[in-house]
Amino acid sequence: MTYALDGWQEPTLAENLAKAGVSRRDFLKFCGGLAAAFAAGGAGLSLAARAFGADPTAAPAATPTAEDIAGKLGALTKPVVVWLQLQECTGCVESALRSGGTTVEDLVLNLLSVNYNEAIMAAAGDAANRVLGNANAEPHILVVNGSVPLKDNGIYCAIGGESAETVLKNAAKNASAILAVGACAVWGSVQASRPNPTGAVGVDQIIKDKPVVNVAGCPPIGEVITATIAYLLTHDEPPKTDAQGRPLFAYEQRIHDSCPRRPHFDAGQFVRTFDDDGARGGWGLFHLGCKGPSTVSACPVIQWNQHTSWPIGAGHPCIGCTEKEFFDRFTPFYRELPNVPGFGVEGTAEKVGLGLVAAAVAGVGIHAGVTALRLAASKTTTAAEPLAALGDEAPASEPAAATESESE
Ligand code: FSX
Repeated sequence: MTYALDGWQEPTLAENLAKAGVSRRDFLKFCGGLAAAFAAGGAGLSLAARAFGADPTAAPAATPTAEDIAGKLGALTKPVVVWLQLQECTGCVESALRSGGTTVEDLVLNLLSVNYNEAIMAAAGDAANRVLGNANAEPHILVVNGSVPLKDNGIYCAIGGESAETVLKNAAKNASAILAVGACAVWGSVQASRPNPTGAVGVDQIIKDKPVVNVAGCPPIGEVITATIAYLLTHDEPPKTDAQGRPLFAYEQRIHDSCPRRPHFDAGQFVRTFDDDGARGGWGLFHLGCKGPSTVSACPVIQWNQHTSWPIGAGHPCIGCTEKEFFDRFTPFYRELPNVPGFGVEGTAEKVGLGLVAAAVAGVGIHAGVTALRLAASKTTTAAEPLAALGDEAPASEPAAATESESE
């Protein structure tokens, strides 16, 4: 269903959604999905997904309910968002913009007052700087894409003559909530990989006096970005996070544990080259370097581009982009775990993966929830989808015997 959206015309979000043709039932469906996601925890991914496709009030018995979230979201009066783009590739905002299109999430994003975002705003030059100054002066949500270069007085990324560090600090002063969106903003990503020529760091290395929610991924899933913003708009405190600052409602479950190729993994059936029979049969990608056993993300459930597909679904191994320092730790990407730098050679996929995940959540209370999965129930994941032509890359190491089924 598409909606006619013509900007913020009415006082509240609920009134604007109604004017745009969004029914109360559709809005409740969206909110029910959020409630299920926030309440169900990583193990509730599929539960939350089913909630979107079935009963819109089917959130688990926990607070807040779909009605609670609808009430809070609906009563919003044009929340102001400052969205900075620092040292990055623009993939994150592209991902966010593509999270909807025909969905209520899209409307909610559009109805936020994103006063400042370099990629999509019309203003430029002095006018843009004035907009940023005005938005910074009032309470706002701060979303940051991109890393902050600290070397050489930050000359590698400057906006309006100010270093990215100064721009970030100014924008954080009146921020009621801060989201670091994307691997670059979370820890520096590719720019921070050795030898890190610009001295790139993540947002939480600069902002120490306020909590920073790390929405990891390169880029993150658009629906996860939307859901995290929705969480902040409907709760009085940030979501529970793991030790890397990632909200547990979206980053609690390993890709490996909800991967549609998992039965093949457990049966010892593996793709050995990108064009073999196993590849056509949707078998496990472990020997091609898949980092799914050591990566937490909702990718298998939410997927990408409105649930069209996702890397593993398209036949490509996960590169682990939601994990800290993945570029240094997980390359060469086509070499299997644990035979990549930084891992002991004795570990199996399970031991390595579980060890990493355990380290990430150590000392952190487990919180419920997953993410906005509105579309997840509308399409069955197809492990054996036609595989993209991926060239002739072979795994960097000789495939080992298929003994991983011993795990678990
Ligand atoms: Fe980084 Fe985002 Fe990767 Fe790109 O803003 S997380 S390079 S997708 O665009 O920051």
